[in-house]
Amino acid sequence: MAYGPVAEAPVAYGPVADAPVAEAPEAEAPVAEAPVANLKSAIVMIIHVFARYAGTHSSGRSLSKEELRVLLEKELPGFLESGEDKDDAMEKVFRSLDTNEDATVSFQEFLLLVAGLLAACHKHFQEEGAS
Ligand SMILES: [Ca+2]
Repeated sequence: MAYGPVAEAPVAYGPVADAPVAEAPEAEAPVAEAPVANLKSAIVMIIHVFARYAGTHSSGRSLSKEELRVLLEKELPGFLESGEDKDDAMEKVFRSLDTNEDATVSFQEFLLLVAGLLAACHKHFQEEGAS
């Protein structure tokens, strides 16, 4: 699948950053209010995160194992440190994502990680909300 030069894609950003911040009345501070959600900006951010790490050492269209490791360490601190050996954990994550076994993680394959994390976080928030 051909991905264009992601980093230079002319993505039209909405005025996300300039969204007016509501002046919060102190008495009615909402409990654990989520930041202003915008799916488009979340998608753009995911594309940009991928592009930032893909291409440090390789073609820019996919993540080498080293690029994936740096991405995980910087963007998801602690992700690789859940009990087992960090190198083993990294190896497992890489192998589970590299479904076509070409020794790189494409954007499509990276989305497996993103989708998995999204599902896990969603479940976590639901359980938190239920208690
Ligand atoms: Ca692959």
